[in-house]
Amino acid sequence: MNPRAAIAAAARAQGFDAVGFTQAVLPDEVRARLDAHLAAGEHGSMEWMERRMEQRAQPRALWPEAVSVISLGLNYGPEGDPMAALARRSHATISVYAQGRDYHDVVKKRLKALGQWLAREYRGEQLKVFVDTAPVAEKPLAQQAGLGWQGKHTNLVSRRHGSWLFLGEIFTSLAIEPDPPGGDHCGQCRACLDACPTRAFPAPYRLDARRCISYLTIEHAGPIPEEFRPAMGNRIYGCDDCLAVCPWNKFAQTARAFSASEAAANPPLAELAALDDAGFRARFSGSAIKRIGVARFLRNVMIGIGNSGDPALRPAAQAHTESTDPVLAEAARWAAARLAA
Ligand code: B12
Ligand code: SF4
Ligand code: SF4
Repeated sequence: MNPRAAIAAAARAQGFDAVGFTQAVLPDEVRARLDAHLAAGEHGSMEWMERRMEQRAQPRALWPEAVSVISLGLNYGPEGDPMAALARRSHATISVYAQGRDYHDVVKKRLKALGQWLAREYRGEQLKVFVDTAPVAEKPLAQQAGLGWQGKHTNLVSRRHGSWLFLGEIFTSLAIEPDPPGGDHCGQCRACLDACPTRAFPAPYRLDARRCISYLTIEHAGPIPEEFRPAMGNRIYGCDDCLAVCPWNKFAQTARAFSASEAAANPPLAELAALDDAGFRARFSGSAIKRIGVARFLRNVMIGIGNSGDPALRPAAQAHTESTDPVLAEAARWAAARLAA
């Protein structure tokens, strides 16, 4: 059987919603754009982006045996409108990708199972699996493999799944006929650029991570700059606004693998503010949220409380104003002062 059809069928059997093939080579333009992003400092404090740039820009610099890349997408389309939670200001909004089980675990498990199938089927060939954390340019590879295109919000958009696809890859020594690359279907639309609460897009297709709520709440360790705090609203972990407004989402299906309860998507801020380290770990066991640790999480909750307009939440902020973590204590004082005004 032709490897393309057999691998695509095996990928679907593992629960992947999208699969495409490309050669393990990226054009020089990807490296040039990554360099420009770093030179402008748009990656903020994500210093790990500066390391292993050769590998990130070129698959064979990461693994010389790579001949083909199998790009895989897992749909995580939400059931309702993820932006509806933003109006419940005494509750938190947690971005869709983090509401269910940690996608790294879910995607990795499926990639490994598909990899085992490949190793059995094509003996003598080698492979490596990646999701998110390795120095791999996942979006350019997915576009080149025909899964979709990098939209103006910089994420991969698919005609079938909209903006809601997790990406993962299998690099393999097997030669597989490539797919045609995905074409850009953004046209005149600029909905994502206009929806961004912190104006994080200096231009279409370019993101200044330092202004992005996803970066500020997940990657950034210090105090959140005051200029961004009011615009964050109740978004305490990640942000979905630019993804949610994309018109291509109307073709997306709801994802069963990641469906979340209301308690996971939109929990009361007071309940979150009361978590201690053990409570935080227990509550977010198996979730991507656990990775940021309780102090950074509470810092974000304080910003949500400060933006809630709900004076009943003031004691929940005051409870942290004397925290031994100076970043959390400062965020708590900011929140308490906002609610006193
Ligand atoms: C660093 C990172 C972040 C950073 C920076 C995001 C960014 N856009 O770079 C932060 C923390 C902000 C972030 C946030 C999010 N992330 Co993130 N992140 C990554 C990571 C680890 C690396 C991305 C990267 O290399 N960035 C550097 C920039 C320069 O690369 P780039 O975006 O590809 O930039 C290209 C464009 O700018 C383009 N370009 C520049 N000029 C022009 C001009 C034209 C005309 C064109 C066409 C292109 C173009 O060329 C550049 C190079 O290819 C990837 C995983 C991975 N290993 O790839 C996940 C990843 C991109 N993240 C993902 C997700 C889900 C998110 C969030 C939605 C999470 C959330 N809900 O909060 C948000 C979305 C924010 C947004 N609008 O991008 C998914 C995206 C899946 C998809 N469908 O694309 C990925 C692929 C993880 C995964 N395995 O699924 N993320
Ligand atoms: S994730 Fe939110 S803050 Fe970041 S670019 Fe998109 S809309 Fe802006
Ligand atoms: S919202 Fe519009 S501009 Fe942004 S990615 Fe979707 S189609 Fe492209």
